[in-house]
Amino acid sequence: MHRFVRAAADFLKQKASAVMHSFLTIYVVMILIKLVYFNYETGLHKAAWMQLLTTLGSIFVLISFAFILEHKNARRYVMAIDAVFSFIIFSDLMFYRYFNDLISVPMLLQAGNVTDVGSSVLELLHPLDLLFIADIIILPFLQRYMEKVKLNLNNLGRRSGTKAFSFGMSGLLMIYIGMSHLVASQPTILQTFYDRVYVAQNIGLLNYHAADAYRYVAQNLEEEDELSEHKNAEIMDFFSQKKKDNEKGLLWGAGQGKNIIVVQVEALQQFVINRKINGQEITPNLNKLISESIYFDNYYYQTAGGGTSDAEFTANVSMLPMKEGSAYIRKPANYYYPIPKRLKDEGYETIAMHGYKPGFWNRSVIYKALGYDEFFSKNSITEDEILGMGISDKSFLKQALARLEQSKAPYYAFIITLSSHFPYDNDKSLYDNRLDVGKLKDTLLGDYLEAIHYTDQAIGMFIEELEESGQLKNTVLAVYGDHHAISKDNMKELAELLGKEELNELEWQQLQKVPMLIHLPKGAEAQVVSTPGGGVDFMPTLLNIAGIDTSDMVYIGRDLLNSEEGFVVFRNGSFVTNDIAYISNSNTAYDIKTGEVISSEQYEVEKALAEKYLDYSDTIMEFDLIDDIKENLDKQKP
Ligand code: GP9
Ligand code: MN
Repeated sequence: MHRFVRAAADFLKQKASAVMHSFLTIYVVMILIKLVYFNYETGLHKAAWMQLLTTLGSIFVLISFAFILEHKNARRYVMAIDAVFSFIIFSDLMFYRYFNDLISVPMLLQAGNVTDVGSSVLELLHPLDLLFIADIIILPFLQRYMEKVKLNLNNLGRRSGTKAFSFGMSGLLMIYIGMSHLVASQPTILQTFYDRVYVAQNIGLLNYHAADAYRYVAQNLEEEDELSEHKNAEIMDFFSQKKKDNEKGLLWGAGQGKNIIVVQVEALQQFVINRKINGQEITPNLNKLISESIYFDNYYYQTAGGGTSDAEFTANVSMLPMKEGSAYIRKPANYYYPIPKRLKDEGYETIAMHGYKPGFWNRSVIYKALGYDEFFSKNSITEDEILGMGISDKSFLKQALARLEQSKAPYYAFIITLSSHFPYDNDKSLYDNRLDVGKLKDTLLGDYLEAIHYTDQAIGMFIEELEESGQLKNTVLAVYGDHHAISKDNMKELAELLGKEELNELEWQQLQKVPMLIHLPKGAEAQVVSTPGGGVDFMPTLLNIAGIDTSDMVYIGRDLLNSEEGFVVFRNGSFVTNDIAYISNSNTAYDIKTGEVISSEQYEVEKALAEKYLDYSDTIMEFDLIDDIKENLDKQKP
């Protein structure tokens, strides 16, 4: 027995020393050390085990080729891998220290980003970063020395296809496990890539880069249909015609030259407005603001797979969201002429404000294309109070105001809140003056009402400060909800809150509204506008108030203050007019007032028009047409 143990120990020792003596192992360990260093420097180490597994997996896959190469070439190959990886990790580190974001292909291709980081490298460097080149310099010397003293570091064994195969396969398996784990926790993340940092946290930096590059190449290789002359002309014509009803009308220029602040509120749905629970108003501050503003009470969100980013996109760009994923992520390289860029051309300072990771929804990339001078993000704030997903709305709005005080008028500030984000289970000890939701306590709907009540308070404080500092009377302040808060899973609770047994298809559809209000300088002109509208109508409506000429702007929406007829098209083909609501899922249309089903001949025209809107918006996005259409509109200017 004793002898057996000793033999086994000897065997293990021998194997271990073979491994230890292998330069291959040294390089693998070095790459891992660099990655771990990177992770700790950037705080990316959260899903540590999965990340280590997948990272090791990717190294195994690449290293496996070394086993089928000649010794000398194998060594060169492994050294090259180390050098390339070191360069990648080092660049990511510099980039992260600068942008608080990971490198992605579109980001690399965007002018300015690389040089910005490059010119600041010296300030970004820490002494420990020497680690990145230490092995590249020292190891070849060490190796030569070892060879001299007859210690063989090249212990790769004989060239072996089997070894290569088993290394490669086990590497792939490790990556597979990590990927499955990621997809199980966030099912759509690999298609939409909405949170790059989260992807890297789970599958490791190297796999993240591989996935990002793959996505980029795949998207660019996508078979592009040719855009026919005919279709192109049709679209040009559509927008030329559309311009003709763009007369300067009601409230034109009511906010001319004033600061514009837009607050896009996370998951603010309309049903909470002017509603009480247990005798208490859910959103007292918004209710008060609404009573002093132009209130659009028939306003729907038009978002799709891009969530918050679609809400920003529909409002500022006035195009419909994309069929799949988010335009922010899929089309950052298109030309846009949205609200911020238009206002920038008029001399406004433009600033986007959102206290979260700058790379989320690809904002760090697309904001430049949309014409924002600055992105006031998580990088710019002090995270002194965390509520749910990140900085609390109260702290964030306070910091945003402090930043805006440094801006010269006029400015355009686009602010996005965060605290009322799904699943609304925030730390309630941070709520002062908690809403009593009675028996809804600890349900999803109850949590939502409490969260939105908190956000309402934050907005109340924000308005109060604007008022006290005298800024409110020089500001056009718009507030709207980004998208739904309560999904069909919680329909029953919602029905109960609304005092109904259940909600039919039409009622549910009519609940997909968000409040939208525009508060004019000096609070003039309070009124309710009930023309049906949605996200894409924001741009023309706001710019009319701001007195900005939109005659060469390309937008799907309409100015709700100057349109008798509204037309709201949803991504799935549903639509709403002044009288009709068509629901594509069931292919049924209703008379909104009576709730009666109407026959298909009665809405043929509108249905075709809705399809046309979607088709035109998609074609514009696919073929990057905004510039061409704009040029065409410019030509027609008198
Ligand atoms: C995060 C926030 C959330 O930055 O905008 O986006 P959502 O999950 O609502 O689409
Ligand atoms: Mn959102």
